[in-house]
Amino acid sequence: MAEHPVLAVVGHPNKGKSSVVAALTQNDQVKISPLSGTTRVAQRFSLKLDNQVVFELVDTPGFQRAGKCLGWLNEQSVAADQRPARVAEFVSRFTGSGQFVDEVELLTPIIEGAGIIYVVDGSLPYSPEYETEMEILRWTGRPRLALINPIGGDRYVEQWQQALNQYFSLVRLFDPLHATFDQHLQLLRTFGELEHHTSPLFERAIEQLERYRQLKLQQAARILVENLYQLLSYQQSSSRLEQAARDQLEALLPDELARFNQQLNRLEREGQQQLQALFLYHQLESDIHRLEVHQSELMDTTQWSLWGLQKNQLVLVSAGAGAAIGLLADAGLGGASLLAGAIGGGVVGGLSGWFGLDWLKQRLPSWLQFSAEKHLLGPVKDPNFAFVILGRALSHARAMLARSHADRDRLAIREDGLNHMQSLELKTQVRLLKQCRLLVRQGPQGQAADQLRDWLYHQLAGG
Ligand SMILES: Nc1nc2c(ncn2[C@@H]2O[C@H](COP(=O)(O)OP(=O)(O)OP(=O)(O)O)[C@@H](O)[C@H]2O)c(=O)[nH]1
Ligand SMILES: [Mg+2]
Repeated sequence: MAEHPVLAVVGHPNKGKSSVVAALTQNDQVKISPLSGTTRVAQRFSLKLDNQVVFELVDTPGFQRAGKCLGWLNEQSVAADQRPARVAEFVSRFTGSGQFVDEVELLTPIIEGAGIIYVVDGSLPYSPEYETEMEILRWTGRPRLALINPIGGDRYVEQWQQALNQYFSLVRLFDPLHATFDQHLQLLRTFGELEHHTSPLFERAIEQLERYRQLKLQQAARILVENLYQLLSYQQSSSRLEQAARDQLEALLPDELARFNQQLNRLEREGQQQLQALFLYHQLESDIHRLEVHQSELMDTTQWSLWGLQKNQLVLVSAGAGAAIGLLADAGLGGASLLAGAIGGGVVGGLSGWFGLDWLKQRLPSWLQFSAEKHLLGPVKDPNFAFVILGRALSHARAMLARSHADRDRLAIREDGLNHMQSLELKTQVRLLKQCRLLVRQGPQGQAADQLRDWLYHQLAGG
């Protein structure tokens, strides 16, 4: 027998078996689709920690001919103690025969010693057709756990519970698409109850997972601060700017800005990809609007609100800024610069609709540090740019952390996450702005970086 526990995930086709495997082994490469019969052959997936396999789950095709299979098993009278041997006989009789292909695939790991996880859909009513499947599983004599997956809601969960209790020693509700980290741990603990000797293995796995999670959140905070530093301090040199006369600079700005934006987006995406790799997401596409520091391409205000700033909130920030003038002086920011800051950065395009493009153009170069002497564009001066970046990074990180490895949709970034920065206390906002300014000055090894990392870690760990 293997040193680590092996559990076969079985059931009717299309009930979320592969989703359970993907979620629990944190593997986004497990094949999942709305089409019934997606999994055709049994395949093992393991969860590895510290380079050691903690447990293996076998993804299997669904039962296709359970009735006929049970019929074959019952063709001769079999005493209860002989039933597991009879199932083994079935498997060896039909392996490679072209008959009962799915049943052979799913029963093989079980007769080789795997425990059983039987997956059903709690949103559809129980019906006796499942009894043949459960009966076959009972014949194997292996330890059995049933999972009710509320695919389309939990309407029939109780009904299922009544039926499943008769065939399975343990019955649990588990939603592989939405289960929290704690629910994952709880389920692993239940796996440990299935067979007495595996309980310490799963308990150790739970401790390791908790420790790993903390370490990873700390690494994530480090990646976020590094990325924040890169974006806030990003400067672009340009030979065209170098050669241009001072009065030609304005005309060159749109092109230069486009290139600047491209680079900002590339940097931001790189940070997101590092984070995704850290949390084992290999094929994650996200729906996040492009980050834009733009002069003339208009962004409408609905998009603009996605950057985490809304018209009424802007007014609030500037009014609040006046009230908190002491704090602002402390942060080294004048009230005026915060106000200017509040209407710059990622929202320039949107604001041009309100204030007129000319008004905007006149002020744009003062928001971007635009130095003819050094032939550089950037870094972005607007203090709110830091908020925009932080808000976007946190929204992405949180959406990713809450995401199941069984989810095959694009990563949707929720708007309220992006508004999160604006919902912070003014005191916190000002402190963060100050730390961001210091971050640019001190670099990612400085004290401000440590403080920002701490804050980000708590934001991520707190959900
Ligand atoms: N909304 C929702 N959808 C789910 C859940 N679990 C699975 N699904 C969806 O149900 C479909 C089937 O999921 P799979 O995990 O491929 O199911 P399976 O049992 O492995 O299917 P076969 O391999 O075809 O037997 C996929 O579209 C999943 O995204 C759930 O908890 N909630
Ligand atoms: Mg499958």
